[in-house]
Amino acid sequence: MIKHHQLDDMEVTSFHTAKKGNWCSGDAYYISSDDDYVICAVADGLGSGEEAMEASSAVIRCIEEHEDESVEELMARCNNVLLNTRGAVLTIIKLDIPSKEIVYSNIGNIGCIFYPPSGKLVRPIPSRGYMSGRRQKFKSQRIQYEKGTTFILYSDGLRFDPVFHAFMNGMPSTEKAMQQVIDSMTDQSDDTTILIGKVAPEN
Ligand SMILES: [Mn+2]
Repeated sequence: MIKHHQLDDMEVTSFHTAKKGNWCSGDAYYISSDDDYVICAVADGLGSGEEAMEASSAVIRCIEEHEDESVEELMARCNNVLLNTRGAVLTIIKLDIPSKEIVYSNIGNIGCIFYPPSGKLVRPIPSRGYMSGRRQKFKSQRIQYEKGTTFILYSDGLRFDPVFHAFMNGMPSTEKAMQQVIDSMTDQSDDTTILIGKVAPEN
């Protein structure tokens, strides 16, 4: 299912689908904003079906309840709520509007690429592993953004094709780019979540 999210400082189009034959998806995502931030997250529960959904939805609920906190704090909280679940992989990105920075933190296989309009793409380095409540440290990265910066955030149900770079650079809209990505997807055998965003499209 495709949805468009128009926020004050960003537009985001999401695509979310379950593995063929499953009634539920083990992926979950979150998009929200306030005066000085925009937050986006994608979680993929380990395994598939209901247990995977339980883990990823616990993470998203946790982010929803504490979205005003820092990305570092959110990662630690999400880890805690996953105790006694199958575990999940997670990426959170938060636009800090006053400082014009994107704060990125990740554990596990969720892809993320930023495309600044005036430069080369930025692919933050993902961390191996997953969250399941055991004590661990989460790294975060800060990336300067500018008006028109676009990004794609996706679970491992999407096999990234280099042709997507062309859709992401100079896109007319996030909806158009999403349509192009979906039209070129060949394999739909896993739960898939894709977020395509563009910063401050109205300014
Ligand atoms: Mn997956």
